[in-house]
Amino acid sequence: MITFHNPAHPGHAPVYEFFRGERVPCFEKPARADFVEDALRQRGHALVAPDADSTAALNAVHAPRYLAFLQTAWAQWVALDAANAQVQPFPSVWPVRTLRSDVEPENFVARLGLYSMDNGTPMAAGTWTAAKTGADAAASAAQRVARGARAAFCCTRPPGHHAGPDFMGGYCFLNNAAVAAQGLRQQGACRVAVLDVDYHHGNGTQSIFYDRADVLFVSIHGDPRTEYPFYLGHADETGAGEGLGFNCNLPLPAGTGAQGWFAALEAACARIAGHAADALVVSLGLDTFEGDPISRFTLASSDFSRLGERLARLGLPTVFVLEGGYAAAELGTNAVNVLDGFEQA
Ligand code: SP5
Ligand code: ZN
Repeated sequence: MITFHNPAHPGHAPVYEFFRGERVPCFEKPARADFVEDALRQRGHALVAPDADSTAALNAVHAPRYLAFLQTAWAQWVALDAANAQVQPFPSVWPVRTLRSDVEPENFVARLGLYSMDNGTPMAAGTWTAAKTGADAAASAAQRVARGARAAFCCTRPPGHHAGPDFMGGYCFLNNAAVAAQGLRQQGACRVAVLDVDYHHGNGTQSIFYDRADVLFVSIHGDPRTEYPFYLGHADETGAGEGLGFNCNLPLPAGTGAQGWFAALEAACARIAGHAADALVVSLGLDTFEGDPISRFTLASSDFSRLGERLARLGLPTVFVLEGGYAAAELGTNAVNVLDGFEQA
């Protein structure tokens, strides 16, 4: 499968994140993409650099002031103190509920909180360039499919599906799947479906398209009553306004295995078939794997081949976008199992 990789991903290499008050090494690390690229090459897939600009799609799915902040955030952080070049910024205050988010504070950490949903999305010097080049890879995959390819894969990190219209979160900065869906719309697809199979609910993608009927969002994920991102992803979230009926959440209990997961996939596929979409975007998280260190479903590597086969039977031009998956050494096998299952079906 034609794969657009992200040559700038190694520049996004924060060192630590917080877990229960301690600093722990980042789960979302450069080696993840390296393992996927290695598996792709070993199994005969061509890797090419992005050849499309995501700017138009980014401007359609993210707020201008958020994009402006993200692009200059690291320079602003280092401008506070040159020593900050060796320090990771973290938000420490957020405009929850009765607080105002319409006025941008001048204080850098206050703006970082305004544009973050958690303190679990560390930045580094190369974060903007990595995220923007990854969005370009998503736009490139969408362009290739819009021009007639059966499928294309966007192999990128940082991931994207937790990034909302105007905030980062869950290791995500720019919503690559939303860029792909929007790119398909801008290049002639009248209706697009997004299927998110990451362990964590794709709150950002849901929110970006929540009031739109042209992009159906369907997600299978750990029940937010116990699993991140906690505050979105329930079954009663069905869309709003014109988008009512075009959002479908299928939460499953932590501990769910292949039998329960594939039953949910059948429901998801039935809903997608009913949308009469012109194209499909798959938010391909592999953190449903039994060996994932931060997630609690128990899919085996062979189950990812079965996933690819089932998606092929939808018969839609398909853009795959890499999301989560933190068992880094197995991530390449699991991702390419999906792609090969799709192509061999
Ligand atoms: C794209 C994606 O998969 N983002 C996931 C973000 C999850 N953030 C919360 C991480 C919580 C880490 N918990 C560690 C448990 C270790 N036993
Ligand atoms: Zn995830």
